[in-house]
Amino acid sequence: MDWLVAMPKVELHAHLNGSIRDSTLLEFARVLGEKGTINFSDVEHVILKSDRSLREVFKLFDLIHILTTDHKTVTRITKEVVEDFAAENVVYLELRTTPKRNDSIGMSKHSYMDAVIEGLRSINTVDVDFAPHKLCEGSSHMNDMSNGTVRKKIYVRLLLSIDRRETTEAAMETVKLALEMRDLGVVGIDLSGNPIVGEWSTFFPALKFAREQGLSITLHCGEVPNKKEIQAMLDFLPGRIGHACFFEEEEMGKLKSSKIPVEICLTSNIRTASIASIDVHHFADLYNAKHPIVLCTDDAGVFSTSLSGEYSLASSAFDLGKKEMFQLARNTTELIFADDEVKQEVREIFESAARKLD
Ligand code: 6MZ
Repeated sequence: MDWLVAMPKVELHAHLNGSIRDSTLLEFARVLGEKGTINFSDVEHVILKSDRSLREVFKLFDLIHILTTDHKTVTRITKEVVEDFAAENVVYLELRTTPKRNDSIGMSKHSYMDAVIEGLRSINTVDVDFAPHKLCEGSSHMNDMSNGTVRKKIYVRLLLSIDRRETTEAAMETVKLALEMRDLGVVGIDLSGNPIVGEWSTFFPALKFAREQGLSITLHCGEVPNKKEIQAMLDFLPGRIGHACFFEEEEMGKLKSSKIPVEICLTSNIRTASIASIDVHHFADLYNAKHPIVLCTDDAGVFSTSLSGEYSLASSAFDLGKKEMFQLARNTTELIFADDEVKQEVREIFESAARKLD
């Protein structure tokens, strides 16, 4: 596992509120428990439970959002989540989050995102490159030597998520916010949320508009059986899709011929029972077909995993050695949504790591 931690990695499917440390969630719950807002012992049990159905996962997210939705907390979790990924040598992270509005505490989707940006700015343990170069304060070169030690650097770009519970208008508001925040590192839009809620036709106008305006799109696709929606999503030709669990032969064929890259979240799929067991996971089929894929955590906090853990699981379950795993990680560079300049810099990180590997 050590070499998988040490290896540079790219994370493209991580939900901010799903990636919070358990210790931080428990701390928030304790504070709200003391205030009498929640019953701490009930919540503690829910946070520490490890096996959850997909339905329970979404109930947990409702609880997490009660614990986290204020500006100071959003700033803190953003900082911690990025630090955690950097600590395991994620060199490029596309972090996604659903901008939230909460009138009772004066939170707008915009101020929620300002709190996220504040979190990125507040990180001082690693160098964070989060915005197009000319605007990014505090960014310095890779392997900056300070005090004789190599300082880590992580590129962070943001995806704004549309929650499937939202209306077309709310989805459009998120897209417009993403367009306004392009200079702050927002590169695209994600469609996520409880897959049994909402209709593709509700989100389609906002997603189409986003793409016309030059934003990249990734869709949660096939997390539950829904042939009609899967077909419509594939026809849309998004930049990437997440999961692709309930694809029948016809959809799998269409996916492969369209070459739409797939974000694979092994632990998430197994824990939520979207896939019965690792040995029947579609990773193997897509990997053998040389289809573009990227291993991701989905919700490192909720599923108690890490990106190194996902690589380790794939390596043991599919019998892939060091060279294959490195190549898998390296190939993901081509799937990132950031501009060519960043892509080139990430390629160079892998090139330099490859020289050390030989
Ligand atoms: C679909 C998911 C998800 O946006 O509040 N989310 N949507 N499938 C999944 N697989 C398990 N995991 C997380 O992060 C939490 C939100 O991300 C989406 C859900 O909408 C969840 O409420 P943010 O930062």
